[in-house]
Amino acid sequence: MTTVSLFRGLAAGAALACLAPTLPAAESAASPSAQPKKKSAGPALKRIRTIKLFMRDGLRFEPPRFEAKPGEDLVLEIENGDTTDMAHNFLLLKPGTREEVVTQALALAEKGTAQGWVPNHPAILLHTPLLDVHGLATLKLRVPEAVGVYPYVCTFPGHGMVMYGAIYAGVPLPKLAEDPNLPPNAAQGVIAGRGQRPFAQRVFLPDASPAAIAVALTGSQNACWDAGECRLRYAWQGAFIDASENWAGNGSKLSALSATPWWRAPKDAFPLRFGAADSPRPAAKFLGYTMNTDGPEFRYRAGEAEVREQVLPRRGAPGLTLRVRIAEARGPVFYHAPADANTQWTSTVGKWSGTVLTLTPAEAADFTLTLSSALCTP
Ligand SMILES: [Cu+2]
Repeated sequence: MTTVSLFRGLAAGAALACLAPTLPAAESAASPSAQPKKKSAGPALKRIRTIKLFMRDGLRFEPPRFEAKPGEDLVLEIENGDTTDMAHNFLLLKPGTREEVVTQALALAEKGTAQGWVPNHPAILLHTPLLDVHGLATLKLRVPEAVGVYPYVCTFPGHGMVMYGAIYAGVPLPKLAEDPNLPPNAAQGVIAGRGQRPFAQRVFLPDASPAAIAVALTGSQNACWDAGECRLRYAWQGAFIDASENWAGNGSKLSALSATPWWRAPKDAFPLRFGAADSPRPAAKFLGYTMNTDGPEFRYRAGEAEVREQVLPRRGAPGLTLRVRIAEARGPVFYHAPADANTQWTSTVGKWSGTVLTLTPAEAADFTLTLSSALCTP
């Protein structure tokens, strides 16, 4: 194991990142990772808490959150412990700025690599460079005096929408499962196994937004679910992706598909409509995903509805299935499922009219679409 040790606290540019010459004694008995500082030269024994943070498989920070006192001095030891060869960074931000900073990081595009995907943004209090697997960074942090929930996030393209956590500075922790400042996988604790289906991987995929998620289902099917557009983009069968260039470099290269997709969604065709089949396309916002036993479940907001969409293998028959759950739809829901010559859609409930499926709110609460094609095998 090679370890790169970086001491970046003072270089991070923010006053908050620096330890003042005289440190207040920090009470730290609450944390198991609390470590007394070695003997100090001063008359009083100074104690600085060390918080160990890991980047884990499945785009997670561990721990996903911790408490700190406003003004407290901390040492953050951040290690990339991801076994899937993914690079990550760590940015600590001012409250409420995560999405803005993530968006700006994505907008760096070709310049992102050189900057370690860290944009120039005044909300960034502290950050590490991009850490390769086993990479380690140690940061000094003086927790801001302003009480608040300070998000931390990895801004590697696509990661920022699911890979984040928070420091609770003077704010009590809510229940883990109900924490609005954490991604859903924080409470679930599922780790995507390397090479073991099913799993999902954030990579740059062809013909998708930079926030694409490559999904490997149990069996031989693979799919591209686009978190930027909140919809399934295409499916292919066989080996997963060749991301060797992606892993070897800094992740800015496109990954190659192992086979030609047997199905592709039309461009700019968001499938869901509410109220009427031809109503305007609802605004979609990705909320995160969790890995379940059979496949990933994506969560997003479409207009006023919250949608959960699970991509699943189709057992014993060619194709794949989408289990869609739309909570509390206020009126009829329409799913546009444009087929091509080789593709067929079926649904467990609802009424088809051509390629449009009409669902009552009750039916929309839980329905399963099957997508099959003459171009794939069971
Ligand atoms: Cu990351």
